[in-house]
Amino acid sequence: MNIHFSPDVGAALSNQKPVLALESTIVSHGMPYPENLSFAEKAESLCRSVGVAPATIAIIGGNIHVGLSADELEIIASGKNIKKVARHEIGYAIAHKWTGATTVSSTMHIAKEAGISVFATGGIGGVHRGAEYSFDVSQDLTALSQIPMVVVSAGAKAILDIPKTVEMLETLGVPLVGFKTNEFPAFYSTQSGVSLHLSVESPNDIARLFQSHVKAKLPSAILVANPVPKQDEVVSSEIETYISKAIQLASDRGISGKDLTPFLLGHIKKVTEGRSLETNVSLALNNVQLGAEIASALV
Ligand code: PSU
Ligand code: MN
Repeated sequence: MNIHFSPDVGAALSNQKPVLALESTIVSHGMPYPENLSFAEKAESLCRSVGVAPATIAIIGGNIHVGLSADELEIIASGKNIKKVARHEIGYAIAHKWTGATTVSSTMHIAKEAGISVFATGGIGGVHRGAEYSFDVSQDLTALSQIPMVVVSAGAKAILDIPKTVEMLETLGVPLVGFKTNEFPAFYSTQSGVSLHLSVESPNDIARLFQSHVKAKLPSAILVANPVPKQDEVVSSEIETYISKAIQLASDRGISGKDLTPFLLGHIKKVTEGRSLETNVSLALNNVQLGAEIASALV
């Protein structure tokens, strides 16, 4: 795969300095402009402030970019018709010169090819509610089962069926470790009612866990579940009413497939008058912080 590296990511990789992969769908489809751009800039400067090169990944005019310039970041944040590119669409996106943002699954694939082993996102995709009828299960789960790297998330997005997502992760052989918690966090809130069997206390613990996982020749990622900071959470009893209404509205309007997650996040932001967006920014930056610490512990 032909990869365009930004100067600082290229230099960090060749000098074995820490690098953190960041996805771009959270920017293009997960948050509105201009809050998305300010989030992306904060995520990158947070990395730089602790000596980690931020590798935001996207596809620009059919070229794979690992590390974006300010102009490229602006295109992804404000551009019209930015595609949402999942892993199976990477070849098509290159062949058809798409400009698109990468999801968790495609970011993992590209990061691995680039030689990056730590990645921070917001919340992973998973098993949608009603999946027993729609069969809508995010490719993020299969990517997590096949690509060895550390993925830092605030759990699975609350719009999903969280118990089924956790079961599926187990079936797919993905170790799910709580960061200082024994409960799987639910994106907007710290609690989901689903308990975790594995937990870790420090970035160093995660680095050692990843090293032994790779040495044992296990093919999957390690999924780190890092709860949203308590002061920024929206408790699940409160957010749940908005989520079920948004899901009903999506079904009434026939919204499904890759449009579903962006619609739900956007609608919830509207009805919470922006509070869910503040929470999303907070949990994602919290993941970037931890991801940068893990990347530093691994070099
Ligand atoms: N985390 C966020 N906001 C997002 C996403 C993650 O805080 O928008 C994106 C990721 O790119 C993830 C995608 O891969 O949502 C899941 O989409 P789907 O459910 O269609 O697989
Ligand atoms: Mn889907």
